Amino acid sequence: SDVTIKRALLSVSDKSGLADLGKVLSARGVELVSTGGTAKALRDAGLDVKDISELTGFPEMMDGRVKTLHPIVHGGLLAVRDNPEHAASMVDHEIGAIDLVVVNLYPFEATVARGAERDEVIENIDIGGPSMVRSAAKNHKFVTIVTDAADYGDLVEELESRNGATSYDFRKKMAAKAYSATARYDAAISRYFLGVDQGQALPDQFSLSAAKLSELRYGENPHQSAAIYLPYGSTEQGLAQAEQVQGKELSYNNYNDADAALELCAEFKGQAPAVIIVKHANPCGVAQAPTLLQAWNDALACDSVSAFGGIVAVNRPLDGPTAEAICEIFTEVVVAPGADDAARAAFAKKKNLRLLLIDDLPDPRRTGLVTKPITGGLLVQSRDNGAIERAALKTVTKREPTEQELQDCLFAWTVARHVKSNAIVYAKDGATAGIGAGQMNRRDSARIAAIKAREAAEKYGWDAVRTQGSAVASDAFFPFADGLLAAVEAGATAVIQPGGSMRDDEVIAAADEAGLAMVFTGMRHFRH
Ligand code: 93A
Repeated sequence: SDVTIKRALLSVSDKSGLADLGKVLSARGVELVSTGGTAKALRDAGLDVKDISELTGFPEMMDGRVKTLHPIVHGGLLAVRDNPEHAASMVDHEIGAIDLVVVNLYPFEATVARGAERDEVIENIDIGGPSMVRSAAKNHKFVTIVTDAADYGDLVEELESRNGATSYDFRKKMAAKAYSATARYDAAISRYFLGVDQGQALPDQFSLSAAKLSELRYGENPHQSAAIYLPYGSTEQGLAQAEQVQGKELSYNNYNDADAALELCAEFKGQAPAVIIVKHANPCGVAQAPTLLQAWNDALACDSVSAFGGIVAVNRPLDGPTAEAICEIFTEVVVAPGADDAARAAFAKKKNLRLLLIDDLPDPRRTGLVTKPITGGLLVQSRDNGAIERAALKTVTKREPTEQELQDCLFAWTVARHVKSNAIVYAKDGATAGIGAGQMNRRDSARIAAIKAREAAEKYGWDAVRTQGSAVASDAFFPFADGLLAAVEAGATAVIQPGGSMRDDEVIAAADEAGLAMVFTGMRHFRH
């Protein structure tokens, strides 16, 4: 409910807008109480102000370190006004209620930024200010807290529209702002002590939101420093908590690639055996088969050149024969929800191979936020956890996909969402036949994927290239027919894509002409 402002405590380092605010308050009959410099500025503007020392009965002392840190001040801020015991304490100790606090803090960051000496920086750690801010904000049911000169206008508007009072909503909103201001302030002090602002290599920059698990040897490149952190309060299970059974220390790129492999692998949670091989954060072979060994062989066949030095994830505990097969090529990391004794024994012969065991695959549909730093800021978005049901697919061509084509479409679609855009994925019989990733146009991705499929056929001596009779998935719509025609050329007979292009008609006509079946998902999966 509304609380009328009768007494205000003003203590500000940034004195801009102060005199005008003081005048408005004074004109409304609000009693003004202030600390030294603030009181002087208000008096200079011709206003009547009470010194804080008069209120507390104590002088401002110790170079101002102790000005407002007094029960008269904090009692006046924290008392629960409708609590009879609190009210009695106020009477007993002659504590008067303070209804409004206008405080902004010693300019700590600006002092650091101008390269001040340590002693001066320390003196600019405000203690009394944040204390009042926090007391007032805690008691926002009764007290209004304003910590930013930019909010004086809103305060004045509030007082004018409510006859000298503030609403609960306003006080709560300002209290929220106040706590984020003191949190940022403390974070800046912490960073200063940790030496972050001195540009040292990887200090606990994130120590306020996450605990450092370990320093990594280096980042994406040897001249970059890196570490892995665990966000406080995170209950999410995943790669960060994986048990490393053997092998060299994980590198930054190992984590990054293993995470990409694990995320895609999670799509096959609880399904038939699946194997994912990742290189440079893109899958280069994915397959599902009745046995894990067969899935491994099928995944490897997609692009065995890229699979060299790859990162492998599997959706079920590893068995001996699969582990033996994986060990036949150079593999950097294997992630699995368990491994039997035979598998462990096979890997043990490859000292460097990192074997990571996780309790369970993560839920691919979980919610959450993903962040990406940009120059001077941070992009934040919700996870791409969207999924389409089979029933939601819309056939747009004259021909309906066969059951086999539909299954291949869905498999290709699942993989494509984990491939960097522009992504084109050919799949046949539960295995990727060609993957085109990260190109700046979709047609090139389609062509690259087809080239890989042809090379696989040559290498393995297959009669037919596996894109013949395959399904092709595109992570976003085909803007022109050319990308689709590249898929036709590669022998694809079914297409899955979001649809929604201005030229859908053109693309559908090209598909019809080639006798293809095409389904629209209505959902796009860019990934950059
Ligand atoms: O040195 S302090 O931490 N000790 C205090 O008791 C105290 N009370 C208010 N700094 C304190 N302040 C800060 O003084 C306020 O946060 C504000 O930034 C500044 C205003 O001082 P003045 O009115 O003398 O210019």
